[in-house]
Amino acid sequence: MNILVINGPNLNMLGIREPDIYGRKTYRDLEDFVRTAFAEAGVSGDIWQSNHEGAIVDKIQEAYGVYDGIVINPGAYTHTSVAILDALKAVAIPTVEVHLSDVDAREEFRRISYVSLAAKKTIKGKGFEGYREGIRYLTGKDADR
Ligand code: DHK
Repeated sequence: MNILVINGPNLNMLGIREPDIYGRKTYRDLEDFVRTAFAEAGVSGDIWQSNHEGAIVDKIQEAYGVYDGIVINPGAYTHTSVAILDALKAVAIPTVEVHLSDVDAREEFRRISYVSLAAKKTIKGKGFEGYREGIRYLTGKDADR
């Protein structure tokens, strides 16, 4: 099984941006965490980040036929991007949506997620752990699948 982890805008600023919300660990730490989670789950995978909506759409399209699952934290595009939703629907690769913070407990606009309409599962407010849970879910080993 081959899994692609996609991170959207400003996630490369982890460790610097709003540490009270996103924590003090860096994006490099997240990359290491996700690679460890791939190994634990016995899957291959890649982790990739972009600040650009169109680049994320391109990456999702390129995943077709290459990856069996996607874990995506679309950052702020979660709440705005029909284009990312449509790309996920187009490739129809099983997808888990992850948010580091509890988006429901923040500003009203963060409660809307277009990506949720294409995701099999949404994990929020669990920090890095959400990525591990998302990867495990895609392997089918997760009990609450
Ligand atoms: C990350 C962002 O960049 C925000 O725009 C989202 C999400 C929440 C997160 O919790 O990981 O609203």
